[in-house]
Amino acid sequence: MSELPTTVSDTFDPTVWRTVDGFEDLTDMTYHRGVDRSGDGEVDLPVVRVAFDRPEVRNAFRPHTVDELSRILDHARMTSSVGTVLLTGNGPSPRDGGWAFCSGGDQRIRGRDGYRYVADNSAQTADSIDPARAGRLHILEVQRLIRMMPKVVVALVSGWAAGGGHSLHVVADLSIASRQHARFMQTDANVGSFDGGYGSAYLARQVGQKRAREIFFLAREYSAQDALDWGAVNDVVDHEDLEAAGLEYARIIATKSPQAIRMLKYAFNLPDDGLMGQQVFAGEATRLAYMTDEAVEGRDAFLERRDPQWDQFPYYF
Ligand code: S0N
Repeated sequence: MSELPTTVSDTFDPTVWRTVDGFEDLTDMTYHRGVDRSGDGEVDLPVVRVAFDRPEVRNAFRPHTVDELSRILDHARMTSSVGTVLLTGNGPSPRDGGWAFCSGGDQRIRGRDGYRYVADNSAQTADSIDPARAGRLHILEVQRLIRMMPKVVVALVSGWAAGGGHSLHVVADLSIASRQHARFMQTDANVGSFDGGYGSAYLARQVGQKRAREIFFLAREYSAQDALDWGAVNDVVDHEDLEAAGLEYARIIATKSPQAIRMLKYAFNLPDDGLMGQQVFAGEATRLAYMTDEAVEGRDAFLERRDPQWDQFPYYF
């Protein structure tokens, strides 16, 4: 049995998680694999916990945070025994006790000249940051990774979801909000930023055009209950139950066919993702087709240098 991991958040239960090998160097994120320790041994569960770990700045992401998040999500995507990804924010802030899911891009390191403002930040300083990378909007690559990965991504909104953090909750497949601490505000227009993709257009699909425009144009704070009433989150639970609720979602998802979940996710995505959505959905269909006798006949005929015998396969089922 592995050692219990260090507690990374007040909502974190170390008895149900283990650290993931190869990710000991993380500074801005934490990454854990779900485990069942109730029996003699320790059994991996098909769920991972991915958390922003900068509570002192409301879990704002700097370029390095996004690099770590990409690396973790790609690992989760490639781990075939993982079906659910819980994305959350560690807390509370040691400075004032405030909770955050994610407050979006770190405004001290954004775009033109932004790297000047991080001189007091030991892990990523004005000297160490590459200005070209500071200007990258690679959080959008993370959004696409969440959107495209053949797993269910659940945002556990443990506190503030603001700006680009709001958009991450929007792009997640499902969201559960802390009754006491979740707060939502789309601050992009306050700071000269605009998520013109999933963060806005897909939000409008969820809550309707008028409400989505209100959320962006007025940048008003709204509560977990408002989010539930508007169809922007799936559940509101007491703060102390947030991670257990996420694990319960993961447990239920694990009782479903992985193939069905994958095809359904891509089917839900398709109308909003245009040809890219069609490509992803069709790619899965092609993969399934490769398992049929008909596709095997095409492959074998080529390899055996003969004409394929298509007449054994029906035009209509
Ligand atoms: C979240 C808010 C509402 C919380 O308010 P509260 O509870 O009063 O806390 P504060 O005292 O304001 O904050 C506590 C400390 O944390 C620092 N801090 C908070 N958020 C950030 C942040 N985003 N960047 C840097 N620091 C942050 C505060 O400064 C404070 O520290 P001290 O005490 O030292 O000052 C409130 O904090 C708030 O409104 N935060 C800013 C939210 C915001 O505007 N975020 C950016 C919005 N834009 C994006 O995220 C765009 C990024 C993005 O995803 C994107 C998408 C598409 C295309 C491009 C991009 C891109 O990367 O730019």
